Amino acid sequence: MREIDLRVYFIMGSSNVQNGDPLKVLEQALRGGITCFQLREKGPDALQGDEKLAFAKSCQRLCETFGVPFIVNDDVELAIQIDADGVHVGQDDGCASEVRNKIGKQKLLGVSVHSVGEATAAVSAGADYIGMGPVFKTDSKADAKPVAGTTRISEVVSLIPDLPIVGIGGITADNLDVVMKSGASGISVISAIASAENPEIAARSILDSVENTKVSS
Ligand code: TZP
Ligand code: MG
Repeated sequence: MREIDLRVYFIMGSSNVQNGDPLKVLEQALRGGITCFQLREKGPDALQGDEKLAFAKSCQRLCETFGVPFIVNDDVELAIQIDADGVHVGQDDGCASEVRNKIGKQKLLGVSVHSVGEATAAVSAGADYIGMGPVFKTDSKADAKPVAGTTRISEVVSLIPDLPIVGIGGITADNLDVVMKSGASGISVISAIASAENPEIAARSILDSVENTKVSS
């Protein structure tokens, strides 16, 4: 497994930013200290074709400037084309081991899972980390599964202690402590940064909360 700093994993697509420029939001989030970024270009207003390619390259350039890994959600071909740092796939996005074969050993592979069984399968397929949620209620994913809390995260941590896990779904600076205390390596957010009045301050306060939780645990 490759090393990856999942402490503050920001996920964004262009339609997650209602007011303003998504690239500005990403730049501010990077200034605030996000440790990983995933481009998740989804939904009816998602960019397509050349526009998506250009947006992805701009996000990638920004991430490179700040030395932060740039991960592409779902679109394996795009990730290979622009030489992204990794790919993240869900359970409905095809076979994770086929994705691993396509991207080779150097790129990061993340897989969304909802059970111990799916976590074990993700590891066998070559996942470097898994995402688990939704921990809390989320408005950012139309087809989100029921709220899962942190019980399953703890289960996976005790069964596969070396597997990096990131919690996702409705997480903010104010509620992330329970996620970190369940044994997650970090937390993943869309709206807590993308919808923040000041994404830089939001990212910094999430990073501070993660660090404080670790120190006091
Ligand atoms: N997968 C499970 S919940 C979710 C995804 C992509 C959305 C998380 O967004 P938010 O705004 O941080 O709740
Ligand atoms: Mg998916």
